[in-house]
Amino acid sequence: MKRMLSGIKPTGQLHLGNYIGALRNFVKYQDDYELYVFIANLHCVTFYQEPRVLRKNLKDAIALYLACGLDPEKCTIFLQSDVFAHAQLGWLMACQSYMGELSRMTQFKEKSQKNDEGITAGLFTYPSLMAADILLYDADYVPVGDDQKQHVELARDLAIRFNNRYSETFVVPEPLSPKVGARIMSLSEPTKKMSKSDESDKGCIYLLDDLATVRKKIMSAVTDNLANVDYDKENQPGISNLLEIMSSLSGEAIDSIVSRYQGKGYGEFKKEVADVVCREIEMIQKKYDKIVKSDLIETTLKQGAEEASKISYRKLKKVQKKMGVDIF
Ligand code: ATP
Ligand code: LTN
Repeated sequence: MKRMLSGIKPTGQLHLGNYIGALRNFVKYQDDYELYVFIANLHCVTFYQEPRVLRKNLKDAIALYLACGLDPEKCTIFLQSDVFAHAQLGWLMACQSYMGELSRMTQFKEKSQKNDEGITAGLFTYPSLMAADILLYDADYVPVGDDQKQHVELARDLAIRFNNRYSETFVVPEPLSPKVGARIMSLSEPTKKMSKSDESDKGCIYLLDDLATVRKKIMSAVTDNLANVDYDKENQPGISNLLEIMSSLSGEAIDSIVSRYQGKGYGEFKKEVADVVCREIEMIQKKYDKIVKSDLIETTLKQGAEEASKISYRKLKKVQKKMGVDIF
């Protein structure tokens, strides 16, 4: 069975973009792959996080993993910092990465431009740690949204570099992104991706938003004045985004939705999008409410950390031996 690994970095509440671009696909993959999913809490602290808020977001993210259908009996779910090999291989990978390649990372460039509090060294070496996350488990595939593809490419480069320098050690991973929904856009600025780091909350639907808020955000989504439901990302980015959201949640092809709405208004279309999104979110929230009251989060993380530690420790030892870091 091929191995797959992915992580989410919950510096805020998880949103519909995370769900459609990542989470929901993990659930589909757990039956066909040996799946490892983790919460990248070490990646969260490249910027200051209020400890109390971070703790709540991490816990919510695990609960949402479970609520969306990830099953700890079918896959390994863990918290990155519980598995010590990540930070350790992260350092060794930083020592394989060149300043030039890390400086070219789009996410680093964007986030360092936006932030005026000071850019940490952690933000710069973030992709080296991400490479370690992936390479520790010999993952064949890494399902991510479009924005993370460049980081997976770096993991590939580092694996190849290491294998050439020290002999065959790592599997070279491949990124995997969904055909529809790899980049859900903001509802208020449909040329930007839906993101928890959005300044305004209107463009981002959180999985834990109450349903009235979800509906309101969709009904006031920015569209255009062409008055025609069509999939045209360039001229109708708002409508195209709503079409992608609806198609990926309902399974109905975009063409089919477009033809159903010929000659009809945006209001009616948005109402159906809101119905589809609310139905999905309501289901998730019901499960979430039960999970947070149970001890499932704790038991899942304990079991996950044990399994992940075993595999990753073996790999770390192998790497250290090859590099000459280990003596015995
Ligand atoms: P944000 O911009 O909201 O901070 P992120 O990409 O930095 O998001 P994560 O929460 O770690 O942080 O993202 C988890 C996964 O969700 C990644 O695979 C990412 O590619 C995917 N993802 C994030 N935003 C979107 C989006 N708008 N559309 C599709 N996939 C997304
Ligand atoms: N960088 C990713 C989160 C992440 C990840 C990973 C994803 C950290 N390590 C390993 C896939 C594989 C993000 O910001 N979304």
